[in-house]
Amino acid sequence: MLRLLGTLVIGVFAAAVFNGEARAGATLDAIKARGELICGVNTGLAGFSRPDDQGKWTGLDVDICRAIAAAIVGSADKVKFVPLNAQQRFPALQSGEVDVLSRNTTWTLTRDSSSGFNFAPPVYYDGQGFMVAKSLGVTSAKELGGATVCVQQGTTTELNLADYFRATGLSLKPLVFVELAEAEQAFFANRCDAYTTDASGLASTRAAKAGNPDDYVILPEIISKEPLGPAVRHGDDQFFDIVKWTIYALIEAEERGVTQGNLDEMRASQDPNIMRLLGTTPGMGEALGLDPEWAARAIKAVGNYGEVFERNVGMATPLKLDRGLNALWTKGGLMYAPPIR
Ligand SMILES: N[C@@H](CCC(=O)N[C@@H](CS)C(=O)NCC(=O)O)C(=O)O
Repeated sequence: MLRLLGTLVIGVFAAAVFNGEARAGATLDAIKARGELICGVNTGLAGFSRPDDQGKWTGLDVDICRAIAAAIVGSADKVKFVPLNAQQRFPALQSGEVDVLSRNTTWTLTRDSSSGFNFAPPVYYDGQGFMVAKSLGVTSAKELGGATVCVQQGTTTELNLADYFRATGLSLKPLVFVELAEAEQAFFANRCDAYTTDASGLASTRAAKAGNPDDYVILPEIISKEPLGPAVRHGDDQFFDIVKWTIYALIEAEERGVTQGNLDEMRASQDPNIMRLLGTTPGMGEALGLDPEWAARAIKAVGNYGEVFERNVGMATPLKLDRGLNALWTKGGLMYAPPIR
């Protein structure tokens, strides 16, 4: 019996190894052993991920990593941020250089399958737009026939741009850049008539990089769906679950009215949903391979989803983005957490 069991165990192990896939639990073990999460982020997109003069990273994508680190390692400061441009991001995740990619990355079929990734729920539902100098007098993307358009390589943006112009029959001259900073510089130096990327990226670039943001307009057309969310490698379901449910915990916290500020009082709540979320009723953390306080730590570290949104990209920030599709489902948006039970 024992020998049979041994053979079975070896068989399962060999199958896992020869699959070329990570063992479930391996990522969590590695993060705990090294004492920090390694998170791939944008090289510099205000509101999403950007380092300050002291090298401290802030932004919505950054906060998602900080929440995951708080849930797993116990501290939101235990994150190493690795800046990655559009082309570098997927090899970095595939090779294991980063544990998770939290970098305005669009969830697509091929990235979610043949590229070898799994996508956690979107943390920002976006779509692609165009920005032009006001002085150009253009008010619609339909007037961009013959225009030179600055765009970054290795993005869905580049592909959608070609699709859009093919579908509308307009001609265009794409000017393609590997680095974001180069594309932005080219646009502001009038080397292109228009700049295209995710609408949130346009707002970010205009707010942070334009000499005078009021000199630029974002055109009304949104030409694609860009659900932006974190990605992990195929093969480690446990880590995938942890990343997914950390995001859901932040969304659920907003729905249940749990904030960074009131979390300690909320521990006395008798609402069974809040009790499960905060670990007053244990069981949820354990199901994920974590302790009962995992979600409470994540919420305490960064706030609920609404707080994360408002602090980084909301109406009171230079980006001035409204909640739109990113409102809770109870308020007409798409942010919806499955039951935490
Ligand atoms: N969401 C799109 C575009 C993402 C993207 O890389 N956008 C550019 C322009 S906003 C960017 O973030 N560049 C920053 C960099 O390369 O560091 C995708 O996943 O392909």
